[in-house]
Amino acid sequence: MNSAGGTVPSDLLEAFRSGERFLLSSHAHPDGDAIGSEVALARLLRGSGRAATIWNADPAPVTYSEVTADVPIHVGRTPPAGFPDEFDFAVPLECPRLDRTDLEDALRLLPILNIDHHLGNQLYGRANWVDTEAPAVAEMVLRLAQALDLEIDERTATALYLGLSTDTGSFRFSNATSRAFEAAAELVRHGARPERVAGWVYESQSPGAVRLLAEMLGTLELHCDERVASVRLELSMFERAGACQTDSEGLIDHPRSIRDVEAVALFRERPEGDVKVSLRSRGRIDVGAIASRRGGGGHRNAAGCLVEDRKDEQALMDELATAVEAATADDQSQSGNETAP
Ligand SMILES: [Mn+2]
Repeated sequence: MNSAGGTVPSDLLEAFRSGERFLLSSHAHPDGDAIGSEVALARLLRGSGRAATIWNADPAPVTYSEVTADVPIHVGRTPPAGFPDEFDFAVPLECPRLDRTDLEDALRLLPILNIDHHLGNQLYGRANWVDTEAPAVAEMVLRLAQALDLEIDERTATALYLGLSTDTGSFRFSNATSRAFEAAAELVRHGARPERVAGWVYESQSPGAVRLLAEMLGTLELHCDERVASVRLELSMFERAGACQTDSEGLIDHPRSIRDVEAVALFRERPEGDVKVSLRSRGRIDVGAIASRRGGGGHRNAAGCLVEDRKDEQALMDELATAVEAATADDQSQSGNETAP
């Protein structure tokens, strides 16, 4: 259940107070909020004399290597040493369903503390803290640290700032709320370094990632009066560009920057043989709802799901166009009775 104002539930606090050995995880293909939140929580727990190990199915983006250098991450399907006997709790961060970790069969062996901000979280934990008003899970980890009175040092604050900054699109998305700015100020007070985070996010691209951008932009299509954009990434493009799958992170922001574009779909072919769709939107267009109807998840303005084939891709594009048209019609019918602020 949602907690008013981001209050940490007492059963979760009790679990963190009583536990000594924590296994942290996050979703497959981890992003800045996943990595920043995991590394920060591990540092916070270790700083208070507890043991913390991070286990992810997929490697972290290399652009965040300064953050992950602090707390090495165990990557892959093989469990870390001592699993499961030497752990008290598993803590999936940022996962609306446990299978988003790609490690669900193993993690289920431990009591689970579920910390997330996604709509539609399935409350699969022994304790569940789901706050859909939180701008990032990193902001929730900050609240947890404060509730547990844990020491937040400069590197922990910077890891949390990474999560907050990336999940809000560097404070440009609609989740850049007063809570987001308050958390940012608090993190900077604790020594977070926004200029270093900006360097990782904007000035740490691999040559492959920039070449992959060129490949992707060649596929750009505009639909629905140039209000919906779609782009594709095929395995052959990754090969030509010399790029790895994680190099695709953030590329969707480029079609999103086109004037009048209100929704973007990025279709990414994966080595597993399926096609992942990332969706982005502006304002009231709810791509989270579209993704969750297809078994995916996310937020109103950023979401993802899988598609079956080209026919299914077309159906999804039609849904996007319908959503954009409905939002526009809504705006027009309201503009008559709106008064200036
Ligand atoms: Mn997040």
